[in-house]
Amino acid sequence: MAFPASRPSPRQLAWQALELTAFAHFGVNTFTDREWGDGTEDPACFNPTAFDAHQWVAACRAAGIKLLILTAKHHDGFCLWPSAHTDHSVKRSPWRDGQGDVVREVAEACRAGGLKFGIYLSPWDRHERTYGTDAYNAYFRAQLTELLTGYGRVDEVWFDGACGEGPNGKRQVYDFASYYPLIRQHQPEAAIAICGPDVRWVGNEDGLARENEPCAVKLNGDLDTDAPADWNVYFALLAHHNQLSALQWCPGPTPEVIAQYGAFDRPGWWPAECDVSIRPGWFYHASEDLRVKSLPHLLDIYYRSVGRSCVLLMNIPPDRRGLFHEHDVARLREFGATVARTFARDLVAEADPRETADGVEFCWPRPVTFNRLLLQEEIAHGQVVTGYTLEGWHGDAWKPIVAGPLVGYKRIDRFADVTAARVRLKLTAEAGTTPRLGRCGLFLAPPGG
Ligand code: FUL
Repeated sequence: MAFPASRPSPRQLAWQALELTAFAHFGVNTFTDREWGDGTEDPACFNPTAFDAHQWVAACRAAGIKLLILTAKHHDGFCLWPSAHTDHSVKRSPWRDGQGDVVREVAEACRAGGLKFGIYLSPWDRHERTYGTDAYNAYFRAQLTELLTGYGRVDEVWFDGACGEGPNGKRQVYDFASYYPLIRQHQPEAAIAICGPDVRWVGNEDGLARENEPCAVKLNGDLDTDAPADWNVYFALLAHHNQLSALQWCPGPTPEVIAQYGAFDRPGWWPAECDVSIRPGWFYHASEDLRVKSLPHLLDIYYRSVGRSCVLLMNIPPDRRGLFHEHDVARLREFGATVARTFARDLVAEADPRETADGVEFCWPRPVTFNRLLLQEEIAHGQVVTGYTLEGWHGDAWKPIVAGPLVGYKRIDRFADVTAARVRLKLTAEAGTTPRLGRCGLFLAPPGG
């Protein structure tokens, strides 16, 4: 279903166009071999031997990645920058004699290498003594402000929804409504994900969108504005989504949620981000060096995230040297090269196009062979396509090749090789709207690509 009244904000449009983004989970867990630190880690354990953020950036670029998000602070509370508000940071690490700043080096390497930069700041903090009290929200805002004002441009701020107990056994009520204005004030271009108004979580950590993942959804409250009304609504929705099996699209909130928060009847633009790690864990573990996801697996993730109108956020965990491991680097390069090769030659650009009443027809002087259809709507005008069909002319009749219900920002379909000299694409759209196709492309992926 699409809701023509909803439109992306310029910031959402810019975020969507990134398509491929990266996470780097790095911190004390890298050195303790854990996924979640408990906050008692000695900062002295953080001591990368050959840290080089430029190597991360080069590896990302080879994969076609456009933005890199660093875990400035994970749940253990250890800060990768010398925060003025705690000593639990790189200040007390032997790395660079306590003078180092990972956030600065990564931000600068991104700028130098042409990547955008984002920050992950975990609201859950298992070290900070004030966690679980009002003072913690002030502490969190102060840290957020340091990151938003000290490191140049930030294009994404990633808030994890995890909310566990702090060192004194208390849980924190996160005052998100007071965090967001700081981001809008200091970094107005930054998209707030995934506990935030610009970007929603896809609902699993496998990097996979649902078969038909909309950007345009129905909301309640002011989720797509800068002044969210009631964030409990968001969390209720998220909790509801998470109860569903990972790939089942939630058609709407349950009657219980509606009874509590009212009808979800307002069109909104809230695209999904698909996060996944290139390895089983989010942090580096030497035991996973041989468990880097295969090229076919990464390509499948690509088609099921970017190819379904989402942004892919792929984690590559730096190792104890402070480098992306050679296996990960090699895989990123293969991945980037395969995607680039697949989409290098658009056969539609070589065709003679003809507009028809309900779509467009393409003819070639000689038959061409293809196995990928790429469609894009001009989403600045909303998401209005409700169906598309690609057919090939077989001398005496049109035969269907592929069809689907949604396009949105980008839809890529994979199918077995088809050879034809004439194809047509038919579109249907919401009543009263005209579909605006930004792009229609046909490609031949190499075997295994
Ligand atoms: C989760 C965290 O608990 C994981 O450690 C990781 O940061 C992942 C991206 O989000 O909620």
